[in-house]
Amino acid sequence: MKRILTYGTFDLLHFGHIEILRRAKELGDYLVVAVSTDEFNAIKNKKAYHNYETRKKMLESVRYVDLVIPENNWEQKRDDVKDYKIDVVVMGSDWEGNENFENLKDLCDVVYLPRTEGISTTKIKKDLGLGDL
Ligand code: C2G
Repeated sequence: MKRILTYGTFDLLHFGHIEILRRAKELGDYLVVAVSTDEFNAIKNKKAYHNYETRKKMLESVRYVDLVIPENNWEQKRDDVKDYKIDVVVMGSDWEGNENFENLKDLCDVVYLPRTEGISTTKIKKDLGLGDL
């Protein structure tokens, strides 16, 4: 049973999110998604349209996702990998080389997958004239 872990805000769930979840699941058998809490989003300077509970429920309805846990801070990743017996941490390529993930390489594999071009939560908001909602 190969166990995969990924992190994100996953606001206004879109095709780019689905594509990273699909490809992450393809690397193993069980996918854990750590979704940023509203408090952690504030630390990341991100304001999500949907609150944590909604973003969690939406992710739980995605066929590739087996478990959704909260991402409360930057520091929890090593414990997450140990607690959930993770074999591979997967992130989109915008995170490539980031210390938060490079630091996990003594515990598990870390894989960066190409971002899905042409879609992002920011672009959706902009295109819909939602400004900084
Ligand atoms: N993503 C993607 N293609 C897109 C948009 C997003 O592959 N067009 C990926 C990102 O690279 C990330 C995941 O989808 O791996 C979630 O993206 P966000 O919700 O924007 O998450 P982020 O703010 O990058 O949070 O501790 C890590 C952070 O919580 C990651």
